[in-house]
Amino acid sequence: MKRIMLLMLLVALTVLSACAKSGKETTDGHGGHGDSAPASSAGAEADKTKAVWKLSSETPQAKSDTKVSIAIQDDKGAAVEKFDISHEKKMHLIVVSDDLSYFNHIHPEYKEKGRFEIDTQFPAPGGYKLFADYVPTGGSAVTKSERITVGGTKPAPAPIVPDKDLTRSVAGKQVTLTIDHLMAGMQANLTFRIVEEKTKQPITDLQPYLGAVGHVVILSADAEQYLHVHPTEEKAKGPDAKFMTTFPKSGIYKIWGQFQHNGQVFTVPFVVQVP
Ligand SMILES: [Cu+2]
Repeated sequence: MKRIMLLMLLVALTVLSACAKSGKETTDGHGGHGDSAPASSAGAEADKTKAVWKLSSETPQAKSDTKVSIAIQDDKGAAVEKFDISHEKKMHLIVVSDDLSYFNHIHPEYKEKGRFEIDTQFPAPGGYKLFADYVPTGGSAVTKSERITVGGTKPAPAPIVPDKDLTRSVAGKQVTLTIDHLMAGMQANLTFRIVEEKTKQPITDLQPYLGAVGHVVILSADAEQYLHVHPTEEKAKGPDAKFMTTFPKSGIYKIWGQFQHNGQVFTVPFVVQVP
């Protein structure tokens, strides 16, 4: 028995070291926000846009309407006015609290002269990070971020602790996340299996959310790495929803999966430690 365990350990170590080696070779050098977009974006113009962020109040207050305005400009300060529709929208805005306990995915409306706007509320005082995703026509996908502070006494941060068990119940569903290859710099396939919480009956009639089986956002614990995640079977209906990404470096990451069933969108968070 001991000998078998030892043998298994040896095999595991060999596989691990092989992965670490090929990991180095396949690291594609995408830095910054950790964009792991495939080669399809190659050949498109390098991003020259900038986002000018403005809030309706210098110090927004918790639980009160705040208008977020995001003006997209080129490198000469002129308005960028043409955007491709990506996942059914011209812009996706992700809002997270510093401790990643709060997550919101909203869609600012295009106004004019490169300006997007949305009214939103922040749930509590403290720091937040906002990520705007857009595709300027003729360019590739861009993510711009901004840190803001909501006034007042901020609550104690919730610790970001890796989940021991990647099964979680939300909105009457039970969602299990499996990741085939959790390692920095490697392609990782994420599978969310969605069943009814009570009956464990697999759900096979997921509705498209933003034009695909689901939408997944991944952030490093410090919110410095914003990962782009791509569904591998956009038209899937469940119980499995599959996605692909690359974790740029080791550390703790929070993953939010968003799916739609019976007209209701639900968000399921997981925290993983990437070796
Ligand atoms: Cu969106």
